[in-house]
Amino acid sequence: MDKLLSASLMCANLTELKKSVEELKNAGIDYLHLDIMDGSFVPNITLGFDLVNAIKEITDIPLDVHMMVNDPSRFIDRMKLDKSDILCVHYEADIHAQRTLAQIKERGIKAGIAINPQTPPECIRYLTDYIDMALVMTVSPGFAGQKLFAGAETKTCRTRELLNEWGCEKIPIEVDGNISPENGKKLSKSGADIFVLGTSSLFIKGKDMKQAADEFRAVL
Ligand code: S6P
Ligand code: MG
Repeated sequence: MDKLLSASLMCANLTELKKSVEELKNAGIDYLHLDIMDGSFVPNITLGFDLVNAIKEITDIPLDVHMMVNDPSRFIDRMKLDKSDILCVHYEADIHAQRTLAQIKERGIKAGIAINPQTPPECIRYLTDYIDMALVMTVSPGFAGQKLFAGAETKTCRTRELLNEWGCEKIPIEVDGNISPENGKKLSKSGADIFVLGTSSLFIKGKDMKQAADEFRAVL
């Protein structure tokens, strides 16, 4: 499977977002990762639906929307996404995750399921018919700038192993949280396909984003 890069926009300079999106396009970034938080499922509030829609209007880079909100089905229709985009909800935030994922797919959007560090990957078993991606959180969600959790490599390996065992070789694994070049290299070997790049690799003061993206790709 191709190795793809997803740039976490909450880590960009929010006063110059349009310029950053243009730079990310020039850097060949595959997805724009948008973190939506509700201050309840996670103890923070970041980007919102209006911003998702505004970004969608100014770029053709596919969006990778990561909803860290309770009962995400309430908000699916608030975003103008299409078949190139991924909308990802958390297993822990939705007791009816299957129905929510089916709803996302009915709307013609790619669906993703995200799991927190302590959530066993086996929980995805009966959702595989409804997902286009599995997001293995490599930090507890809520904030940028955290440290990779101790089980990240083992868990990524195990998730890949299980997906393959279930005949889902084509479902990519995304990893999110402290994806530095060093951690990206290890997680790539463990079976990760999509890498969310934030403060650990792409948004570094004084560093050109294209150079940072090229350096990251080189270690995969
Ligand atoms: C955090 C969020 C992430 C962060 C990303 C930041 O809960 O889901 O997408 O934006 O992890 O990257 P870094 O390199 O600062 O951890
Ligand atoms: Mg995220």
